[in-house]
Amino acid sequence: MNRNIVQKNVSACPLNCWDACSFHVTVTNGKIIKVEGNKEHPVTDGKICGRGRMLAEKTADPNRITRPMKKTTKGKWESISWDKALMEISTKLREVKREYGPTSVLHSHDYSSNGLLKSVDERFFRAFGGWTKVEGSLCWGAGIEAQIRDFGNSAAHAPEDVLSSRHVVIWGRNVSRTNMHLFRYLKEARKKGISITVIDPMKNQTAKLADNYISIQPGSDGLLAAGVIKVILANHWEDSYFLDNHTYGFETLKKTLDSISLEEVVLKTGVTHKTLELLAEQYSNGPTSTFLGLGMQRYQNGGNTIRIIDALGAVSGNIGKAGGGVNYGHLPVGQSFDVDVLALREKEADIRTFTRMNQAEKTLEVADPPIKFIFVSRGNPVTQLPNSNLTIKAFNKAETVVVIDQYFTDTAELADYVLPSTTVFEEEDIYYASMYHSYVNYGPKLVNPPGEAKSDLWIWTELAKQLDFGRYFDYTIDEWLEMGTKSLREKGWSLEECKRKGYLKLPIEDIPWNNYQFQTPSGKYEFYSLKAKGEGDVPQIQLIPPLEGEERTPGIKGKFPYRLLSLHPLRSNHSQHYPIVAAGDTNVVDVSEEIASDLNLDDGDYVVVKNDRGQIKAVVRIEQGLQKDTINIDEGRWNRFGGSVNILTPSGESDMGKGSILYDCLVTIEKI
Ligand SMILES: Nc1nc2c(c(=O)[nH]1)N[C@H]1C(S)=C(S)[C@@H](COP(=O)(O)OP(=O)(O)OC[C@H]3O[C@@H](n4cnc5c(=O)[nH]c(N)nc54)[C@H](O)[C@@H]3O)O[C@H]1N2
Ligand SMILES: Nc1nc2c(c(=O)[nH]1)N[C@H]1C(S)=C(S)[C@@H](COP(=O)(O)OP(=O)(O)OC[C@H]3O[C@@H](n4cnc5c(=O)[nH]c(N)nc54)[C@H](O)[C@@H]3O)O[C@H]1N2
Ligand code: SF4
Ligand SMILES: [Mo]
Repeated sequence: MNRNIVQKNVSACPLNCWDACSFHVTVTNGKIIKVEGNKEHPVTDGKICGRGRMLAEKTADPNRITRPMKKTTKGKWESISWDKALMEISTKLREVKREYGPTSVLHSHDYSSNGLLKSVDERFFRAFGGWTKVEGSLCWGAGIEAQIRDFGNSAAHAPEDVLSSRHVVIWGRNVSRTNMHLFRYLKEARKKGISITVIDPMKNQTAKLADNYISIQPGSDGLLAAGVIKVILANHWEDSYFLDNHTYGFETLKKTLDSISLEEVVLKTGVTHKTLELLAEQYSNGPTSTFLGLGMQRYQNGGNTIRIIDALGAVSGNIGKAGGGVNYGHLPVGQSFDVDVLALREKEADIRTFTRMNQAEKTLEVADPPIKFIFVSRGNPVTQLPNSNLTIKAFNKAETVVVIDQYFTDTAELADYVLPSTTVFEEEDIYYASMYHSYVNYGPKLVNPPGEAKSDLWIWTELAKQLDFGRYFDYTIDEWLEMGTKSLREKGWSLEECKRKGYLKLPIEDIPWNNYQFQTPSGKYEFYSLKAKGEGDVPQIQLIPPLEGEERTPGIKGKFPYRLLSLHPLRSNHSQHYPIVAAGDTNVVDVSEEIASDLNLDDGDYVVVKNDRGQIKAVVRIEQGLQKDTINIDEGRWNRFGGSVNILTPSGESDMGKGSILYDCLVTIEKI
């Protein structure tokens, strides 16, 4: 008789997301049957989103790559053995290193998996002797640097602390879509009578829950925050004690504020005078917590935008207090682990750096040495990097491209070798996100991978052996995890307990800066950044308009009148879930009611959205409450599903922190 063997196990969501959920996974006869939220995990609280649940389908998907693949000279794919793939790839690596030096190899990666052991990819290239490395961030770089300048680090309040607020301001975070557990806390907050304000150019689901929705011109949030501070100061509502005792350079902020009038703020943000006053009152009658999103810092002025909103939190006395805080990233989580050791950072290597945004330009440009070999792991650059057409050109230029992935993505299509990788349920690791809460989750190996798929760790280890530096990879999983958690274990944090329970909190403050010991050079909250000064950058907060706009690029609006946002999709984590959601084969463009009326567009009409970088076809969806000259196309679509919106986005760099400027993008629309 055939008996079903049913097991319930803890596991973890590996996806790059605020929430870092803990899972309960049902395994029957060696197959993943169901993924649910772990009810015991204090933040997950038994609830997960569709992206997490779909990891069961992704794991079982027959369209996954299950064997190493090689492109033949005729451009066809054939499967090859691991032995052959590893031998050929290591031979090529050895050759290009001998002839051009190690920096002729580019490692293009992002952070699509939150596994701690994923960072051994850097160990591989250190041991190899060097490489061309990508730095900076498509995601949050400008805002992170802003918070480091202001506070000395980017740290968030514990999730439940929002219930101690009097007012909550959600500033450019698409909470209901991207951060579902904060949404849960907001619903609870609302029941307690805590007021919720949403500031966003799009009237999203979170705006619908809010008491106040403030629609704003994209890229103008710095001005809005400046206006609110001006109103606070004019009314003498500032926290003078905090300003006198715990801050540095307040006079320089006042000077910046003097450069702009409230009338200009109203004109350029589209926010009324009355609303400025409402916000000034909320911030001064706190505690008021602010939750910043990442969308609004993907503009050339993004770092300064975050700096001035931080300044609003500081002037109004909402720093270091329960129910207050300007929440953005939560870096103390990642900083708790010994990633430097896993990545072998003490080993000297020959390193050249490109930024993530300009890696395609640089690949096409550099000669000494040229990029000969591109290795891609935990990233899908052809879809996710700005200016896709340039990225495709760059990948076509390299002699050899190797991609490690679970799927034949648009990037994999351009490769010479594609190596099949495992999913979270087929490998063991611990998972964390430095974005929202302080819990780490454990994910054991629950099922065997299909075919010959292998973990990234296995692939780097085997390649290292081929290249005669296998000694750097000669550890068991337990030893790797111990290596990566050594400092934590010395502080009494227990890896065993984390494995047993499936999750464990890290020893991190629930209310950052409650002792007013800031990690800045002055030890105070800095309106005038000594770090920036030391690096030869502008120390004062500046009010800068977006790059693609009349003020900085005169004449551009005549040619490209509409601002294009490209938000994170609801049902997919970036490009990862498109192959298993019914995505269709065309992009959808959300269009404001004003644009629809100007261009005589109806729901379902087809349009071409274009600028000097490229064009894409999309079907119109009229979006009520979207700012008047603004449109949105969700990011992450593969070619076969209509093509990436990044065909249109610019590859420039933000004012600080080597961040992206993906939303600093103007386009035009033509009906077809
Ligand atoms: N469903 C889903 N969830 C995700 C992800 C995903 O791909 N899908 N990705 C995860 C990752 S990696 C990240 S980085 C986070 C990002 O999380 P979020 O920051 O919440 O998401 P974004 O899509 O970047 O955009 C956030 C919001 O910024 C608004 N916005 C755009 N421009 C401006 C502006 O100028 N001013 C203001 N005030 N608002 C503006 C947009 O309208 C949007 O509501 O989400 C994570 N969660
Ligand atoms: N236009 C526009 N572009 C954007 C954004 C935007 O808002 N607008 N957001 C940006 C942001 S915030 C981010 S974080 C980036 C994300 O950019 P990416 O991280 O590149 O995007 P993903 O689609 O999440 O994942 C990339 C690939 O990693 C693979 N993968 C998943 N897990 C593993 C693993 O364990 N090992 C290996 N080897 N591969 C794995 C997936 O199958 C997928 O093909 O995109 C950025 N791009
Ligand atoms: S994608 Fe985010 S919200 Fe969804 S299950 Fe994973 S961590 Fe949780
Ligand atoms: Mo991100």
